Amino acid sequence: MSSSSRSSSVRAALAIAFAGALAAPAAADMAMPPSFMTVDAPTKTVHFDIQMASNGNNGTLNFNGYAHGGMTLTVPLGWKVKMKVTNAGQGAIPHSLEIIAQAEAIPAQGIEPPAFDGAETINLLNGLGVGKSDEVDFTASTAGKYWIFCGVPDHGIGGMWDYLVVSSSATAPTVTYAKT
Ligand SMILES: [Cu+2]
Repeated sequence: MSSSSRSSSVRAALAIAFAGALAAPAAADMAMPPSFMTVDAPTKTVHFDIQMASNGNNGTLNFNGYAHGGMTLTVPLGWKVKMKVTNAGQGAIPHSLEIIAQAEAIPAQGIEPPAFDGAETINLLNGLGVGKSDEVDFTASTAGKYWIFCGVPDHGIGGMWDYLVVSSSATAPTVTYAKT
């Protein structure tokens, strides 16, 4: 590509971005809802499709590709959370999911009980095998910041954790990502 055609395509991209900013100013500080989240506002229910080991990020120890707190699911206080949790199997090893209160350090493995009734997959320590799924349903009944973490020994310490925020001020669920 010549430098003149490159600079004209840069100008075109900037023009499109600028037009978008003018058309929807409110969108600038709102993340696009991800395809893995479905919101049912009338019943105050949010569904998340969580794929464990969905790609090679963090040596496959990730949820939807995110690890080390890179993804934050925020849910309004009192909403119902329904997660379909699947081991996408990129690392060909078992994984699990548990919601626990944030503490000083990530536990070495899953702990009982979870922060909310039902907020863990079956076989917390042994995990779900490749291709297996479980439903994790709970009510986000206490505001705070929680870890979404894998209870298979050493996976959490290895970075297989993200955040769940139960917010008394949020009016709708959102998903945000850490800046890298
Ligand atoms: Cu794991």
